[in-house]
Amino acid sequence: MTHYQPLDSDTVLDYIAEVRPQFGPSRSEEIGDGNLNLVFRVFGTQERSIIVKQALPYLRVAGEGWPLTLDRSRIEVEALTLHERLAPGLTPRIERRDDAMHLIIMEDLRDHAVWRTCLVEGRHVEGAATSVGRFCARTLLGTSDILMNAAERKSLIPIFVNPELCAITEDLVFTAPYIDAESNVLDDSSFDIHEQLKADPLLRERAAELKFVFMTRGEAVIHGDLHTGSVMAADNDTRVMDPEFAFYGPMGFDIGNLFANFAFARLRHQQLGNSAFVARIDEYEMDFWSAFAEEVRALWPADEPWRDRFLSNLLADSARMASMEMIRRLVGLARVKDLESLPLDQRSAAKQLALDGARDLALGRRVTSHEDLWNRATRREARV
Ligand code: SR1
Ligand code: MG
Repeated sequence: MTHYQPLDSDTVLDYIAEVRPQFGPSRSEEIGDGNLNLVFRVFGTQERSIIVKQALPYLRVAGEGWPLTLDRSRIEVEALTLHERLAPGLTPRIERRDDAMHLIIMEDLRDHAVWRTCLVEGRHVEGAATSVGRFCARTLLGTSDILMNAAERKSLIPIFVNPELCAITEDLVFTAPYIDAESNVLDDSSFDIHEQLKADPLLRERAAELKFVFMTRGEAVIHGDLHTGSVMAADNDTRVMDPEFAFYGPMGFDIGNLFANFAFARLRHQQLGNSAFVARIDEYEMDFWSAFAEEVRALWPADEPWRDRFLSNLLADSARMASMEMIRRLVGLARVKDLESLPLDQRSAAKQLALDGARDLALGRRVTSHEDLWNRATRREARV
């Protein structure tokens, strides 16, 4: 197929038969549960399977009324390739790219689960938090002027110009939660939260300021949507996927997203009274940041005298960005199962705690440590 056409579970078999006849495609299922794309699992001979991920010319969750660039598939391939180079073994393997069809054929991580699903179900996965911490250090430092040759870094900037997907984030994360935006999705657990947001000029001012940071501070090729649903996890085998939002942006956006999504998992299990899993999530947060900081220290060039300052500034940025991710998931179009699958009373209570934590991170004093960030994000008692 030389011209773009969206596939379905029949035509994807024809497509694979054409481009990989030896695979023997026999059956397929559409398994996409994300907001943007089509995702097919295609089965071949000998129990083999592959994933075909194809961009649609619109935002899947919103429908054809919200057009969206097909170029996101190219960005995703470019980012996955770069990530594999910088953090080998921590991304899904690409088997083929097809720029005309705006699709990627990838290995099927059938033995893995979406990490968010594991967190929601209270299922421990060994090594995930540590691996994601290392992934962040290697990809963020590795595409920044701290480690990457200046000419190469500059040559990457045009490859990762991603205006339409950035505009989604600029709108959904930094703008819509604070106004009566059409994209907001409100229910009994969030009407009051939204009223509080609209009545909070300081928070709105901070969001506008952070939006400017997001739009202008091109520190590294960031993943751009690094929540726990962008991680496939199996014990001791973690893969970071879906980097279609990648662009040269502020590192704290990726790190903050992870802190925020760990906080959602914790708030969920705190509401459910699962203290053992709450303690696990505290470990994840600690493992994530420790692995990140340790890897940064190991990679940091000996002739750059500001390593500790870098980490402390990044943590402060991450806290502010975490607050934006926490808030948008309470009232926005894209919400999180960690909270949404709670019964109404617990959902409302968790959302109020999330808002209080986020407000503290957004407007309170600069964080002094990752523990300080975590304590304030989750409203838990200070640890000794
Ligand atoms: C409507 S698109 C909404 C969200 O889905 C993606 O996963 C990003 O998080 C984006 O903000
Ligand atoms: Mg995604």
